[in-house]
Amino acid sequence: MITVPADPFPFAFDPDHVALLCIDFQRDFMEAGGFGESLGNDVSRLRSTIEPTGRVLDLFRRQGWPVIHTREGHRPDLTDLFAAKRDRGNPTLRIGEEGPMGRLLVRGSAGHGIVPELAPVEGEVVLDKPGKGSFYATDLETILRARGITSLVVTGVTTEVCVQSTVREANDRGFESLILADCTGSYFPEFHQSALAMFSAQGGIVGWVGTSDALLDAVPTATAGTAAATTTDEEVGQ
Ligand code: TIU
Repeated sequence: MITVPADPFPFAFDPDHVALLCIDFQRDFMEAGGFGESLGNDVSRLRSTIEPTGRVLDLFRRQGWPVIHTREGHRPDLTDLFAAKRDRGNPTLRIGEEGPMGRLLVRGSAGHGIVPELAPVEGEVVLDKPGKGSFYATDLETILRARGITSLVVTGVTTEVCVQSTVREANDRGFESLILADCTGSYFPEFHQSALAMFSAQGGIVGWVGTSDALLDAVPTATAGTAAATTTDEEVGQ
C-alpha cells in the first residue's frame, strides 16, 4: 500500500488497483475562444492546473499505472444534447455553434480536444461524455471494474462542476477518490475551495483532498507498478 498525506486523513491505495482520472482538460474550457469563455469566464484561472497535472501524469506513465482522460462534448448532430443544457444561461455562443476553435463542445472540433500539454498517449483511455459526471452515459464503471480499479486519483476542471459530479458518482459506486487540489481548478476560486472542503468534510464524506507534491513524495521511486498500461479500443489523441 502507498499512503499519501491528505484531508481528512491519509489516503492509502494499492498501486495495482489505482487509476488517474484527468477530467475535461479541454481547450474549450482552458483556452480563449472556447465554451468556458463563451459563458463569461476568465479561462486563465485554470492554467495553473497544467504543470502539476503534467507531473502526476508523468508519475503514472513511469509506473505503468492506468490513465483515463475524459472529454465533455456532443455528437455533431447534437442528438445527445438536452435542450436544458443547450439553453442554459446567456452565452455569447451556444453548444454546437461555430467559434474560433470550431463548434463548441462538439466531438471532433479543435476546442473539444485536450490541451497539448496534457495530451493522451498510446494506451490511455479517452472517454467522451455528454454530461458533467464521468459515469453518466459512459462505460467508465465497466472500464474500472474490468481492471480491478478501486482507487482514483482525480485531476481536472472545473472543481465544482465536472470534477464534483464525477467524484460524487464515484463515491456512490464504491470507488475511493483522492482529489488533488492543485491539479483541479475553477473559474471561481471560492467555489474551488468550497468544493474541496465539501469533499473532505464529515470524515471524507465524498473523498480525500491532497496535493500533487504529497502524492509524488509518497510514491517510492523504485516501485514498479504491476498494473501495466493496457490498450483499449478507445480513441487516443485529438
Ligand atoms: N462551466 C463549468 O465550470 N464547467 C463545465 O461546464 N464543464 C466542466 O466542468 N467540465
